Amino acid sequence: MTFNADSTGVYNGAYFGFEFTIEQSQLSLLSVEWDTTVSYRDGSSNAPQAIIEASTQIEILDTHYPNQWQKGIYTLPIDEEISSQNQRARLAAKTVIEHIENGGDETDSQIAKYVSEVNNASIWLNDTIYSSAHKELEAGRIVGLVGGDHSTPLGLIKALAEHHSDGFGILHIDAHMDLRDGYEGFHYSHASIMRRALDIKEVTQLIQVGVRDFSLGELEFATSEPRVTQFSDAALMESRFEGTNWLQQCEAIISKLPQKVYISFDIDGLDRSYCPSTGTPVPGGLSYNEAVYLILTLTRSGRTIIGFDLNEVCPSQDDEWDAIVGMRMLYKLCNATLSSNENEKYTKRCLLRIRVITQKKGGCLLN
Ligand SMILES: [Mn+2]
Repeated sequence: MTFNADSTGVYNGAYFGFEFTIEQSQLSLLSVEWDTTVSYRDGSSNAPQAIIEASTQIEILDTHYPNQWQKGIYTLPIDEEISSQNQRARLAAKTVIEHIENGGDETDSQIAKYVSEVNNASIWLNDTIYSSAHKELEAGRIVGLVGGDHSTPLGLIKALAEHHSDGFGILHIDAHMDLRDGYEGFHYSHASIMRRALDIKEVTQLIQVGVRDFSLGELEFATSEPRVTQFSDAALMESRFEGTNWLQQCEAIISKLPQKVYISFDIDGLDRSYCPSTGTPVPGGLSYNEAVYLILTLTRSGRTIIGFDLNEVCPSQDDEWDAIVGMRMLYKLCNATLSSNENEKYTKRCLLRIRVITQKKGGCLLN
């Protein structure tokens, strides 16, 4: 490969300017230009392109995971059909949202057809993402998804559930619980993604970090659902002010997760200074370094990241900051994921070696 990690970044249409072929890559990035169900401010459909453009700013060296990029990060071709379906469905969604904001109800007969148009478009998107993700997983690649709004990863989570029938946990970083059973009539809303994820039985744990804006119904659901554990922003801050440090908090969070972990990272889980244009901002939240350290604690624990999404990055016309932070977080997620899968291979190798030694000695310790 002729790629020079020390040279100036040149725009080539790929994340981080990498030139790996798909065959050379262990991880592929799936871009989803979709923000149909956004309630407040749209624009996250522009994130993949803006993050790719911001990629020329990065130094390839990641101090936490220095050599991981060499395993190959591939940019899957952006599916233009997603973008055009999104534009149509977004118009229908806006009609519904406007009707509700003017005192109407999503069940009113005159807007029912718009509600079902949005739901059908979401079903189409979920199927499309599922197919792409399934194909990648079958080929032995790990998938990272770049949204788009937070409704986008459901198809990927479904594909992972088929691939990992022994189950996995979700580490969910977000200002919101996203546990509504549909929102504004939309069954597959950004506000219901984790409720839909919990419809999947292979999702054995949902660990929510930084949540600070939620409804009573969501809180009641979370309390009654044994798979959900919350580390709310308020609880984290209170215990921090009373002397617990971030390492202790990260270890407590990670201890709730099983061996296999999917990360769903909503950028609004961070303090708004890192994502000033995001669709539904809330005061409070993690700093960039706290989020990075949480991911570092996860990989140091020996757990395996089986996939991830980064969503709700909302690029601004006048300021590259949202895209730059999103790009850096995406790169960290890529390298952490590649690194954690090395743990998995290493563990398997060690187990194999122990089994061989045990068999030579006539034992059957691990059979
Ligand atoms: Mn959110």
